[in-house]
Amino acid sequence: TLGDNFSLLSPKQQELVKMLLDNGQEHVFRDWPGPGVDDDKKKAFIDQVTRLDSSYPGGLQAYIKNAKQLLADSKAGKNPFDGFTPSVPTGETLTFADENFIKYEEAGVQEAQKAAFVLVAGGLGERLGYSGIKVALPAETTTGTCFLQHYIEYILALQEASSQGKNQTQIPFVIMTSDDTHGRTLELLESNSYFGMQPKQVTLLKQEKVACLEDNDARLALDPQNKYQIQTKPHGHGDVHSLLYSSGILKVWNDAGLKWVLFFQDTNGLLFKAIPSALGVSATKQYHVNSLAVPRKAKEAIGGITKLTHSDGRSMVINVEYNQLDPLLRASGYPDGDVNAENGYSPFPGNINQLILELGPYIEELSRTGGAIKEFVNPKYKDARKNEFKSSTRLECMMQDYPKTLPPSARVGFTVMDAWLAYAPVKNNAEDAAKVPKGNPYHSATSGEMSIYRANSRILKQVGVQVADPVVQVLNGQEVEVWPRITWKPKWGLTYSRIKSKVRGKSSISQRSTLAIKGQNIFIENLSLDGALIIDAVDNAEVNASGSVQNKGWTLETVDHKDSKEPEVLRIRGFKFNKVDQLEAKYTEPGNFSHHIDIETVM
Ligand code: UGB
Repeated sequence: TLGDNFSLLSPKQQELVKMLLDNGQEHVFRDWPGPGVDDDKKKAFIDQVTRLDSSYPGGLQAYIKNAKQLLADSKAGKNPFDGFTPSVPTGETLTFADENFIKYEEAGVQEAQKAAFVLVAGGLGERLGYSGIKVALPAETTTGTCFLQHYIEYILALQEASSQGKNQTQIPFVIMTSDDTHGRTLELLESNSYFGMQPKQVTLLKQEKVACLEDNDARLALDPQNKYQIQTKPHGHGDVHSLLYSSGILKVWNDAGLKWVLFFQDTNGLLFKAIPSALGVSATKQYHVNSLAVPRKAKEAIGGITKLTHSDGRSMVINVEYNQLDPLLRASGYPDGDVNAENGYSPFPGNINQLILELGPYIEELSRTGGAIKEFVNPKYKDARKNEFKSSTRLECMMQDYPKTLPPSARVGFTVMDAWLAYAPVKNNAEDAAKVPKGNPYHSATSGEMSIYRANSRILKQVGVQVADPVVQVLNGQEVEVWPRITWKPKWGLTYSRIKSKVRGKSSISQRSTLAIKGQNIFIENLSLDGALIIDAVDNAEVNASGSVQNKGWTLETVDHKDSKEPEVLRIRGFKFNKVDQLEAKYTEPGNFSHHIDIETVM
């Protein structure tokens, strides 16, 4: 027991230990030998407790108290939606390239100079089972650009566009990491010169794990291998709010005149196509909270945006997580639960966890809550009476639950976008993706990459390029549309209007083609492409890509996800490119290169 060990502690540490004893945690000291034995390990234990205490709003005492309450509710089978009736909310629905969309995009680009971006990247992605960090995965393998580079280049393109070259404000970028991802994220940034961002623009905030609980009395769970260590597990992406608050960075942003904080997740290669217009919606409608959503297939593993109306009159528009939506609907007058409506989609828009918060009201709210987000607990019980757990549990929280504590006066809205334009996450491994019901999105590395080509092809079609139809192919057991492999740098195609201004005349791209646009001022004019064309140009070189390009191109070859001879990044997507032949046009000097790329290679 603690005994004489107590007197060796500093007054602060003694206070912490007393708090634990007063809160039913005497068991953690039960087997402690007297001073002189295991002193280093005891010190490490006290250090861990100190960390757990300081990284939770209200400290460990609050954590234990919240845990007792949530565990009691869970044992009693209390429904978190008790008293609430769900209904379909109304929000802003945008259609790509229509007048409204273009108007919002322009407004959003203007606002971007007052924005800060926050990427939550502390998760390991258990569902994907990739051995590296997810932000290091290539978003697509035509250029091999990883998610982190892709995101940074979009933010830099917004920065440049919103300040129109003058007095460039640097858009701040925060990445939330965890012990699982921190070191590798920092290394990725440092070994790539921050992908062109100024290092001081980027702030990494590491989330701490939270203590595990062994029973309904919220007794802290000790590691079975080491009695001087409390077991810990991730607390969820909701930590981002308390971390931003306690870091003091929100105040710095406020003082610098910023107005918007945009939150996003680790693997959505399409997201930034929706950012300018969604930010425009926030600014125009003066939303304190704007969540991005896409039409959702019933039972798809993304949360549903739902209006919840309480019997006492309160109501809120909030994400209901995918595992809760079906039971909630069944319990409230929708006997079939979460099912598709006549149009083939669930009536509840799908939350893609891209949130745009207005900074002023956000700081005000966090000053009140300390950044604490409504939590939940999900113990797996061993017995029917719910007295014992199969393994230790912990409290969790989600960033999209932020609006739950807001007053009714808060302006909470959402914006629905086309899924083909805005959402293609990489979350599921090949085997699980192959089991996804037909017609529902796979959310795999295969679909993630193919969705990028589909979106780019559809956008070019929209601005008048004749893009060939896709072929349907089965890759890693998933039936996907394979469109021409078209990619561009964010600075080339930041918005619809920009893309439109760079496409002239009559151009065409065949299905088997690859087109990589790697510069800012590249114009596609009367180009006929059947093969592979890579155009790389420095920013101040203006290139007119026109004429006819025909070569053997890059062929798509299937890769078996179990083939250990292939690299993991290829196995998880089920295909690779064989670069048989290509035309590479490279412009390293400034100038105006308006001649035809009229080079033909013989087939
Ligand atoms: N993340 C952290 O940074 N820290 C953590 O402790 C955990 C995660 P998942 P999830 O848009 O598709 C969310 O695991 O939680 C980061 C929404 O809750 O990919 O199952 C992690 O690195 C859901 O409503 O997703 O589901 C990643 O960037 C739905 O919208 C992010 O948090 C769904 O995403 C999300 O973690 C979706």
